[in-house]
Amino acid sequence: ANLSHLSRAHSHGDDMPLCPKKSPYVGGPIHVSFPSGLTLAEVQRKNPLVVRGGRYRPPDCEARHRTAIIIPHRLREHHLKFLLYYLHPFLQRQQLHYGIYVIHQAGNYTFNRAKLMNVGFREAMKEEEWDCLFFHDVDLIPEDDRNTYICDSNPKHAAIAMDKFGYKLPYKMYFGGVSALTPLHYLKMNGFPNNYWGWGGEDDDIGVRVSLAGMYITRPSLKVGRYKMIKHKLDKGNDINPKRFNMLAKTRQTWKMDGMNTAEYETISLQYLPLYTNITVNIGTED
Ligand code: UDH
Repeated sequence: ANLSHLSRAHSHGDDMPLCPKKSPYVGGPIHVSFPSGLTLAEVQRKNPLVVRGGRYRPPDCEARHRTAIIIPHRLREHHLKFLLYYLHPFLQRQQLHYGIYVIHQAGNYTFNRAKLMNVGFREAMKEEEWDCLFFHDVDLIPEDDRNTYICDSNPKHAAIAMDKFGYKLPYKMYFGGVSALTPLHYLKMNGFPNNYWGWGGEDDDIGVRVSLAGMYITRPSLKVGRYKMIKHKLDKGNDINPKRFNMLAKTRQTWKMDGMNTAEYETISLQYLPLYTNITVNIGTED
């Protein structure tokens, strides 16, 4: 692999001051709209300090936090473009050292969001010592600058107030959309399940794993944890998983046997694109 994106890291001398605890560039609510003619080239032009693979470090101070964004993906390029358009400047305003990883499921077999997250975790941690991972749906745009993309002492559910749920938490244990875990949190709960194929259930399984591993869910305030979802229909190849309730009832028995410790996949390609690292994987099929 070409590691030229890393060389810039080494050019950061020890003489740089630590970034302030509170970034001076962070504002408040963000007005989110979806400009029709937007292109990736335009997003690239607007983010000149982002380097190959979608990595960034603040130019004038040493970041306090290293955050990897992990995005499960298939056939949502139009959503990805808008997410990158908003996320890059948002993360830069927070003065983070960050990288964006898109984990693309190859083929057209049923989608598996949670397994793609396991792939993202392993692949991202191979490259840099990220201290926080944001597991991020491609269609959710944060609407407030104060929603800081750093980890807490416990797993954090960030997408607490989505427009599609009336900017409220739909139910107490909800853990979907956007969540943030440290590598330690992730390994403690054995990552995410690999066996939820199709839509639904995996996010609740993940929420249950948090408590089975002896942790709890933290959240930003309803005012800050706001997200706009880009409207869409259920995708082809992501039918509702009819087994999800039966599987959820067994998480207590299964979480140690299925997760990060059993995630098998084959990396098809690893590309350091200008705005993100794309990892295309074959994650197999249901057994
Ligand atoms: N995803 C893809 N491609 C797919 C399926 C899912 O990229 O084909 C990813 C994407 O990051 C997405 C995430 O998985 O944000 C979650 O999938 P989803 O958007 O289908 O789930 P969500 O619950 O949306 O956000 C459901 C909307 C379906 C409306 C149907 C009304 N009953």
